[in-house]
Amino acid sequence: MSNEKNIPIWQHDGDTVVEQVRPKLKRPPLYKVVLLNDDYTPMEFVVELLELFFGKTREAATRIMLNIHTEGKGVCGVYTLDVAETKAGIVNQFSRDHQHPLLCEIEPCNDEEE
Ligand code: TYC
Repeated sequence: MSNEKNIPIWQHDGDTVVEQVRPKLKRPPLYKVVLLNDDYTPMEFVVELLELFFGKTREAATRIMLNIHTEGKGVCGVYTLDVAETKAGIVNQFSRDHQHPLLCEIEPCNDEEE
């Protein structure tokens, strides 16, 4: 154990001296899963994909899709690196399987934006 200045606190346990060290915990870095706009992927396909892979309601999915359509890209969700990479990979494969050019990428989150 240590105080606020991280100076160890020593305890005597019989003849043994025990140093309790508080483990230093850090939150993992987070990544945005981002969908890019294109001129060919049907709007309905994007809405269904957002419902299916990102757990969005139809209303939220429609709002996100229209935001991507007008702004060029948009965030579908924020995850740890392995989850973000897996989601983006699944989305890109799903789009290819349906012959749509839709692209999904990941971007690191800035801490300030959290
Ligand atoms: N711009 C596409 C259209 O007009 C719709 C679309 C939205 C495509 C979002 C991709 O990530 C996307 N059919």
